[in-house]
Amino acid sequence: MSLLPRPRSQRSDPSAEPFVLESGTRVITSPEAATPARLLAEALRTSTGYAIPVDTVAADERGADHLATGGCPAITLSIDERLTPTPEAYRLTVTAEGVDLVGSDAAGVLYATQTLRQLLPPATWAPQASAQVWEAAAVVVDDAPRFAYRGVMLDVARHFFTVAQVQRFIDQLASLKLNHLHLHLSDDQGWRLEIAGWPELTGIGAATAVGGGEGGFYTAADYRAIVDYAADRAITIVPEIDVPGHTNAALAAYPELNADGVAREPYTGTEVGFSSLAIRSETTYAFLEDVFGQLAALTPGPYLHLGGDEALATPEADFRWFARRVSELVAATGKTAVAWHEFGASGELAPGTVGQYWNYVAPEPGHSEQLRSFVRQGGRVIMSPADAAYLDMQYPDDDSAGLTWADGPTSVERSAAWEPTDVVAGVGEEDILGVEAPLWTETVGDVETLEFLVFPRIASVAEIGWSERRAADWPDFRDRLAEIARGWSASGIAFHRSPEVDWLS
Ligand code: TNX
Repeated sequence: MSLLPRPRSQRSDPSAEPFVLESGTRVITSPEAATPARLLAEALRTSTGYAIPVDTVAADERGADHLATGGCPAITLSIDERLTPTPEAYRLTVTAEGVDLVGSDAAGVLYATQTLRQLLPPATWAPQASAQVWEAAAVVVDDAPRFAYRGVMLDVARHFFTVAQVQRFIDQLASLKLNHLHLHLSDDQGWRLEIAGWPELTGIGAATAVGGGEGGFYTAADYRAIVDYAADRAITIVPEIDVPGHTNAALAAYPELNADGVAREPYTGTEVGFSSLAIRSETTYAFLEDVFGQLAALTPGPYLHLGGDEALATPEADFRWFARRVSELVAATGKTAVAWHEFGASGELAPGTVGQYWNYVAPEPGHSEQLRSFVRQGGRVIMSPADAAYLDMQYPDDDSAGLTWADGPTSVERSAAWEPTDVVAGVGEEDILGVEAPLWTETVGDVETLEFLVFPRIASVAEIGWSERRAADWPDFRDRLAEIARGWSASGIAFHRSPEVDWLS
């Protein structure tokens, strides 16, 4: 019985009879768990071809007879707020008489459904029905996450991905109990979100992509569709508008955002560090107030990411001044600002600003200090060490996609072998909000390449973010990875068949 991420506890009696899902199996849910119940039923209908009706029944009206409606074992879902230890906790009980999923909240119930699907045959992940014995071994799983923030970043600026493509990605994240999707919405090569009153951001700024592709952007309604789809799957969208560097697309759209008042040429290359907003111009702040104000209004989640990385074209003193001003501007929207760790160069950030670390597992000089600066200023941090967590690094055995700058190539084993509290001295468990694996897309122009770079290494960040700290056990992780990848095959994910793992299908 292979689960990934590894749960806190998993107890089974090998002599117990398994649960078998049959054509008459029903889903019975309390009203609060209706969304995960609907998603589970939809997935099971698709893969089994059975009707899988959903009955919504308040918990106190539910008699024991529901467990075996018409002699057929049922799947029941409910919320019990007393379930400990944290938000997002669940208990999954599988017996021959039925399956019971209890969450401390709707997210916990959703994670219980993901665990159940890992216990069923891999074909449970398929986009079409097949004939199988839909059996799950009897077990009790008690589970809860280690970190509150378990994320992946998708760079839709270097190459654009459509709403449907992002939604497919969200389903994949949810299957691994990841709960944040950071969308990198602007960079030198493209601006990807419509902002009222600034039509050329998308008119000019969205028309480019790396290598000269056609670009694209999300309307406010598109963005909402992503946010809502994610919310049903317990995923919070963290939108990023990267400033003051990585801004050529905006600087090409509006000449007044440039220090010299001259619009830049659109850019489709892959250099970094050459662009900067005009730091000492009030026009810049009128623009940023509009952008972050609209972004806050569109975003139900608590975070707005303002980038801040690699601002090599911004003088240092200006950069520090800008960091204070823009972090305050974002905080004034009511959201918590998140910034790449360079913003820690300022000691006057809006209190509580979250820092995201991208330097190495063994930090180069200066970077640790910048990260600790966030903690000193009352903020927490997200760990994304580039040499382990970056999903856009090449694999050792394949150079068809990805970069190598972060001590790459990066093996699956290395992606799984790091420990968040061991990276930056003085930044411990309590300071760490969680972990995130970014996918930058300079070399990623289609979904096939995306899935090739993301899978299997996304499983590493899921395990590090969810599972309790334990001495690294690569053989155990590798074997569970091979098991769950059978579900990836069934669902049609083009994962990289790294020679580090003995794949089973
Ligand atoms: C660095 S590390 C970047 C991105 C690039 C990426 C490529 C960081 C915060 N920024 O601009 O796309 O490397 O791996």
